[in-house]
Amino acid sequence: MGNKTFAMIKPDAVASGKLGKVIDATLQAGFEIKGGRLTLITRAQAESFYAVHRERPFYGELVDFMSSGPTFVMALEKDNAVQAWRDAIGATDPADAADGTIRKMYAENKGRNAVHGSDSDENAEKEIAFFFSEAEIIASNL
Ligand code: 3AN
Repeated sequence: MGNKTFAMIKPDAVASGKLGKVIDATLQAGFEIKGGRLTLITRAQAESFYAVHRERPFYGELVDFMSSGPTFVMALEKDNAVQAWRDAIGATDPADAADGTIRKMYAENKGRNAVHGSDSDENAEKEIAFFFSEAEIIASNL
């Protein structure tokens, strides 16, 4: 199991002033932020990032939403990071998310759900590389 995952604080959470609260919850949950940047994701980037969902009915809405305003992208480190971050954020739909999870506390609905987390070590590596160069990631021993 890898020790890194890729996370995003999505446009809904940034626009509603929850960026600081979500970063605080991330640190409180024991993650180290090894890379981070506020970025306005382009439509082309959103289409490519979510290409696996291309055939799903919500794809257009998802691409529109993810390019609608600034997103804070992060490379996070913790033991078993992928699962640990998915546990910290909770279910995709905040209505199903457990108490105390980031989506339960800060997400609006299944589409505008405040945060993203990679679903496998393989995707974590790809997603970190999608947004960060190697030089932008702080080494694990620092
Ligand atoms: P997760 O982000 O929990 O891994 P996925 O991979 O099923 O969830 O979905 C990717 C993203 O697509 C979600 N984060 C959410 O923003 C969006 N999404 C998923 N299902 C829906 C839906 N029914 N309606 C609108 N957006 C959705």
